Amino acid sequence: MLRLKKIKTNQQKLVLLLLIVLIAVNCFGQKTGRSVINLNANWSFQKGNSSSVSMVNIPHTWNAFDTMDDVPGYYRGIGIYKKKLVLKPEWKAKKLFLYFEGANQETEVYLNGKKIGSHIGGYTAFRFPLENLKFNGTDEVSVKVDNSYNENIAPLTADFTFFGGIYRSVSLEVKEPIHFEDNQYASKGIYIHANQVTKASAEVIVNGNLINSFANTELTILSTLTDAAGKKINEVKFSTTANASKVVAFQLPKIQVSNPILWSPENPYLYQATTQLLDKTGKVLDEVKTPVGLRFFSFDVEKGFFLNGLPYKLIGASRHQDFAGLGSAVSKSLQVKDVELLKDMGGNFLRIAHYPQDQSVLDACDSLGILASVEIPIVNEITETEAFYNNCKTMQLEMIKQNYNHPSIIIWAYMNEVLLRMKFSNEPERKLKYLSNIEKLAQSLEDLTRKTDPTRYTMMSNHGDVNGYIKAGLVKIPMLVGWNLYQGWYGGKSEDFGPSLDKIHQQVPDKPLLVTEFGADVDPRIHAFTPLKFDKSLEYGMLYHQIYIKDILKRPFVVGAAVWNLADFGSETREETMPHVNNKGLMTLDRKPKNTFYLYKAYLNTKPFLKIGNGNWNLRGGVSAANVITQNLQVISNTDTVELFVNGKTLGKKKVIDKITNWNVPFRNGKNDIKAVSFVKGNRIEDLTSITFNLKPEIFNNLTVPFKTLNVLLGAQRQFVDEDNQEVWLPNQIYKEGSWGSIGGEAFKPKNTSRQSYGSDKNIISTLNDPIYQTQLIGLDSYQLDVPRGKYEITLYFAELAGTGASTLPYNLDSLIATNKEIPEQRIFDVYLNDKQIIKNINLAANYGAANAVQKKFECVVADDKGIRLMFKGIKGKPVLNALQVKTIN
Ligand code: GCB
Repeated sequence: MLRLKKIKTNQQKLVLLLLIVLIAVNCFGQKTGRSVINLNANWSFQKGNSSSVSMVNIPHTWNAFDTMDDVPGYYRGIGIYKKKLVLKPEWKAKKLFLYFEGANQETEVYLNGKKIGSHIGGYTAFRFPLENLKFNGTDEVSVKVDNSYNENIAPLTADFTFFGGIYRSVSLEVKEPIHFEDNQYASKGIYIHANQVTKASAEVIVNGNLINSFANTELTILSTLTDAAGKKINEVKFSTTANASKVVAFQLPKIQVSNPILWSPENPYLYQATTQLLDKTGKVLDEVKTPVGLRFFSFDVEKGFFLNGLPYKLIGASRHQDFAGLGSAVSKSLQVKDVELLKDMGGNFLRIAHYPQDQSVLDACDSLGILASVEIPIVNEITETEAFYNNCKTMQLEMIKQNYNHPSIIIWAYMNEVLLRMKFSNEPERKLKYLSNIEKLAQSLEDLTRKTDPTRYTMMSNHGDVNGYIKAGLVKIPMLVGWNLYQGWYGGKSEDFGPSLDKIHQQVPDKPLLVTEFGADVDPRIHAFTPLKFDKSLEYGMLYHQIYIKDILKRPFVVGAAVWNLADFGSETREETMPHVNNKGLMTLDRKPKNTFYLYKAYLNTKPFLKIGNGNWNLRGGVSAANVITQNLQVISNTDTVELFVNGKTLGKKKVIDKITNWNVPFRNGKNDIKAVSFVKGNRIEDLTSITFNLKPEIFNNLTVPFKTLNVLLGAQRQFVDEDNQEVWLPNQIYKEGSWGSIGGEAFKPKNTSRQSYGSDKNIISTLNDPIYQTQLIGLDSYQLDVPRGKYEITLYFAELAGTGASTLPYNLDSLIATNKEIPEQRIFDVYLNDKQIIKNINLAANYGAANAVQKKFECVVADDKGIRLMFKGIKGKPVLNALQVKTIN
């Protein structure tokens, strides 16, 4: 103090300040012992043998775009990443590591041209020590990643895209020669779990490993538990003499907590354990901070799931990790957003499927109170080799050890629908052998999991072939059984779901039952007033989920349920209305909620909720002879009554039934303002939206709205909204005098498929608006539009659908589907417009190839009262028309 007073000059003050900063930095540096440097920026990247090198940032995948194009397949091969390391001289005395959070799927890492390690599997982390570094700015890391098919690495086949690349973060870890380490499974080296948790007390157990690459020395391990406010609760320590070059496993004395605040979805309270490695002098050599959630849980076959002694229905969704335009190379903040959206929906359960995901996802589950299950990617089938088995076991160990500390995890799982792609179906003996090999693998993974982590439950997810799984001996192995059920989608009707749950419960009375998947594809661009299975309409999806959620909620023995899927996801082999995307998400690929999301939100939220269910349907169309048209609009809410206002006028109040009110809304052409209002305990909540309506004339001689464009889908009962062009495509009608429509013909029906209600499920080449081409009228005689005199532009849309009936998805839950061997039909026909031949001898398959989008545009002047007449004349086979657009030309 006295001395300080003597410091007078500015220079002296500056020196003192610098000194304080230096001491602080030094203390801080020493405090944790380790530093982690993010290495994501600026890697050079080269794909395969290509000579072109580009600069990329990690997360990166080389498949973000080729998985979405019209060329079947995507690049599955090698990619090489390189980066020079910037190393500080003071790190010469430290231990350096490269830590990869995930690269798909086989990785070899080289330092200065020398291989330093390799890793198998695309969804778990790995770490390699960096030795013999030069520290002169030339040290270079090069990483060879390969996402080729490898029969020894799971997944072999699955309904999702296997994006290649270093798609999760990479970092450089700088540690003291003595540090916490689990030098096998890339964990943090510290394992923490809570034991004997009750409302009155709990114990926190800290286990771990350390490595001493120095000399024999005395060490202390100190673990301090603090509460969420940072207040110390308790600490424990353990001292040992560690020999040089030895890994030392340790277990600290239990940390006692009295009157713990328990972790739950409502209050995801996290304590923190700071575990330090100290040398003789008390210097911190290493430090690991771990969030700790104190909770206890159990499953009961009849009563369901209990957390902290209270019953909970586990309900939520499964999640894939990719995002629109990014493939799997998704930032941590977008991943966290998914968990936030699930929480916002009211979900308390996330099935992290079909593989372990980014740490940020589980961190978010911990902090938001989402219970989670995590699984390794054994999907559909196995390979009966030692190598496949060993890789699976390593993945299971990596998954458990890397994620062990997350309080949100309650389930480890390891197989999904392993009987779906049954190998050796025609060789009974061989098939039995295959089944017994699956059983062996399942049993060994089960044993490994229980031994490695006895604090959690185990699970396997099966498809609906319940007897098959029982017979194969698979149902008795895990502690919980998940069933992926799709009644009303891949087969049967949605109403079959409830009874099938009851049946499974009878067949498997001793295993708690989870519905680990259920869902229906919703392409948010498609709408239907007579929804049909597989029409991909939002309306069918709503009907499906309305039935499912009620059936799940009313059965206590259904311990949990996860919608397949939280969001749409990439599945390159899928074609259908949105090729390469599985549309079963409650949100789109870029996370826009669909109505189905709001349905769950209404069911699962206790906070008053009200949402006009236009979903993304802000542009509608319809046909009317008047200047208004009445169409259904749903309002989704968990309140008792809803009042709806349309363009300022009330439509009255309605009682909410099963979270929905249905309204016959009189839409006028153009903009319509809609408002829904509810009162909850005197408080008013409301939702507003505006819907643009494209009203189309039913009759032309007395136009009530101006006629500019008419877009018609033939052979369809659905609407398609093309938002980019602000066009609504309406289903066709049969011609009536004064109006418009087709004469003759019947809707295309795919052959060899029981699942597709109508339309083709093939990718239509050269368009993003596949639904315009996926339905068709076959054998039509003519198309008549009784339009007034004037000038018109007519566009005919064609695609040959025959021979394209059933897709050959490697993933298909409908066992009845036969592989399609149809040859594209060689139909030849002519088209006449008002008696003038406009198309001669068109052969869609021969001229353009099957499933190729063809547009033919014509102009015509209507100078009489006969309107527009299109005549179709078959030369060979039947003529077809997929869609039609008529525009007025001024
Ligand atoms: C399943 C699979 C899942 C698929 C889903 C579907 O049963 O487990 O990977 O994506 O069905 O949408 O077909």
